[in-house]
Amino acid sequence: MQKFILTFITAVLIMAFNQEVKSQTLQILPLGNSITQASNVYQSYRYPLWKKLLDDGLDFDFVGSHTDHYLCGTPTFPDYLGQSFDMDHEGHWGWRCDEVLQGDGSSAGCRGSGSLSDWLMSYTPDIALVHLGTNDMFQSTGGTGAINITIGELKAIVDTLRADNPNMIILLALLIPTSDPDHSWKIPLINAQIPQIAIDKYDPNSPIIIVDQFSGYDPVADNQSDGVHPNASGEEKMAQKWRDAIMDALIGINVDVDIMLEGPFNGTNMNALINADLPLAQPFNSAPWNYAGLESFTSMPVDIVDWVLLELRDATDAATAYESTIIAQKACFVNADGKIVNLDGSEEVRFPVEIAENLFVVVHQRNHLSILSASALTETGGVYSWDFTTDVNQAFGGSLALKAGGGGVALMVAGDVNADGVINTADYSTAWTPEAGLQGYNAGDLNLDVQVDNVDKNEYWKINEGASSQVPIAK
Ligand SMILES: [Ca+2]
Ligand SMILES: [Ca+2]
Ligand SMILES: [Ca+2]
Repeated sequence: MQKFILTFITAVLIMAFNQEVKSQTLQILPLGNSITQASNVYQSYRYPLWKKLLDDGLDFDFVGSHTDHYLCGTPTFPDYLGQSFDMDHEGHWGWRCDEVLQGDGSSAGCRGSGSLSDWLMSYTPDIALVHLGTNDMFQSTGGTGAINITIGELKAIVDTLRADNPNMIILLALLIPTSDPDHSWKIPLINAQIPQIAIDKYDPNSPIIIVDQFSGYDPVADNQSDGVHPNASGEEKMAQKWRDAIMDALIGINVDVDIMLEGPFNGTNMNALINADLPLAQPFNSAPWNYAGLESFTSMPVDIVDWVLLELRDATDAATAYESTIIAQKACFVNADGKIVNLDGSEEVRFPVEIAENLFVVVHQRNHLSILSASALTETGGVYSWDFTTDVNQAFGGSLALKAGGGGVALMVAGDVNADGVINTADYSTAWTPEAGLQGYNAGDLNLDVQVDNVDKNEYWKINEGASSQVPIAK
């Protein structure tokens, strides 16, 4: 059974990322500084991660240029499941990003030697776990210029990794916090910039997955007394985050969905007039969606029309795809051309799920009626695709769910200002009226032209009054 799981996971990985895995064994590179290396008395996250991946049945090999721990000597690594700990790693105590790139960090005290491009000559990772930048912050002012330099070096590290394997999965950490009062404030500043690396360096063949090692990590309780290096509980937390990210990257499906919103529809595609007013964090964290995702970033790409909440349901058929069948949600963007895209602009939205019965997709937007795919999505080339724009019958409920616009394009129906699934007088009297005259990102702005005015009321709400979402709710 275990062998089957291993083969299955590797096969999924190959399908998911068109990866040319040279062997069945996944090469995993732990790349970092002292937090990755650890000392002669503590183990690093690598040991609990190794145990978790063995528990998962993953066929893997940690790779790295050395096995040393800082100050030399080795902590105790009890065998697990009959195996000895795989000590290979690329942790280098005290090294900054530029030293990882250029190789002039100190090798004293068993810190290792060489540089990233040298190390990569002796192995080819399938997955890199990158936790770097802490020393850069400790040794800098923490000013914008210093942060920008380090972000640039992290991008160069991405380039160097990809030069070795253009299909590498790069798990890039938000740094764990420190309790050192001279430097603790710098860590959130660089963490705020790290997600943009995944956007700027987007490559469909080499995903950069941000792993939030900061949240939930206590800078005192989870660190050694130095306030910098993880203790056993910190190592455990880091290992769990890495493990979850690795398994999410290996097991999952890609979804490619197209919609068109009636409000901004211009006869061909959608106007993105509200682009500059869109919030930088996902707007579905309140009722009725109550979606807790942390999707946010620092600047809005052009051509984005609005946020949407993409939802997967696993059910026997569309009529019974109730809320109880929801298996995943993700806040995404809808582009002017109708493509639902990730925050990095990529069209295939990845979900770390497996389908037991049939896959149905729901699209929520804040003032248009939610829609459900009329049929189950099928997989082609590793992607589940659904295009709601080609025909009103693409949505469950047909012409009750979508309306035909110019050129035969099927449109999501505008007018549900209070997002309760029904377009009725409440949308006008208690939702639209208080916003009348406002400018900006408001639900009463049904045509998404930044202005809440009578055009929204008369040409969208009034015309669509009486329509309701056909997405099953009960059970
Ligand atoms: Ca190894
Ligand atoms: Ca309503
Ligand atoms: Ca408007």
